[in-house]
Amino acid sequence: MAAEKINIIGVPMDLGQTRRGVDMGPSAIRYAGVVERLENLHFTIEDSGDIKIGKREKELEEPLYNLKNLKAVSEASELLASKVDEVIKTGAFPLVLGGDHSIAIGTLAGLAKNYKNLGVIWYDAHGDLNTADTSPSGNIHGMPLAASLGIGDESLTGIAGFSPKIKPEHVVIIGARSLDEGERELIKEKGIRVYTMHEVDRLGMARIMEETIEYLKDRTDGVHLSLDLDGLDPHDAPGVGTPVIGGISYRESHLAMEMLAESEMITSAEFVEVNPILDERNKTASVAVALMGSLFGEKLL
Ligand code: B3U
Ligand code: MN
Ligand code: MN
Repeated sequence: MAAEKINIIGVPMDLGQTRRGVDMGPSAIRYAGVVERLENLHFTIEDSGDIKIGKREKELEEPLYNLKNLKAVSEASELLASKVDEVIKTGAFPLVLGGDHSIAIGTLAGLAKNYKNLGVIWYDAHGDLNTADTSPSGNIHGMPLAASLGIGDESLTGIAGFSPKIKPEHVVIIGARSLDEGERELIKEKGIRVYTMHEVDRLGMARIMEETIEYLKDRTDGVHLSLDLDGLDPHDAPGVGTPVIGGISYRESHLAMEMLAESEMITSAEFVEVNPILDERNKTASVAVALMGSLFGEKLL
């Protein structure tokens, strides 16, 4: 890791989806010992506290648009984008704790102000490539990757005043196993690189990470890891709002993080969708912290 300082930004966002409790994700991750874990690796940690989140909209019987809590999500995204931008300018590594995955819209907006060719590793059971037109739920946490590519409603794509934030050829999705029809079409149309669980089973995580690192190495000037805990199998990460069976294992995930650490390529990261209310004794937050340990260079020997 190039940076010696890590700045932690909590985003207690639960408005990108409808289950309660994911707003407590940042607390759960802090409680699981993130600061101590990274200090042990000799990083200087600054905790910026939490971004302010607005209020949930009343459920309309007939919603006017298929974008729940749009105003509050886009306002929080602007705040987060400014914060991430500010942290990068201090030379620290931004480590964002969610919150639901809609927060990636703000994270990527802040990052993209600083990187012309930002690479993104999207570790997730889902594609998060929906728009209001394709989303089966109206939940914005299913849309952040599309919004960052400049696809969807202007109030999401235009955060920080520019669009797009990233290019399709700089994105790698790993762990996908629940894709909606519109997402599949977009993946094909844009030629986005996706390693579904089929490839995880067939190639193994070591080869996937080798290929991912090789693919992003020369074409990007920074790489963001956006890790949705539901990318992992629910057996290993039960505390998530939309678990999907047949996911990436704890061990494969550690290997992925260790290989990213070795590559020295990751310049920012976010860990999202930890929901302590749905969890078993803070297991999912603890898994998130353990994976952060590997990402920041912890070794077994
Ligand atoms: N693709 C579905 C479900 C979903 C997306 N992200 C999560 N769930 N966590 C949707 O609602 O867009
Ligand atoms: Mn996600
Ligand atoms: Mn997901």
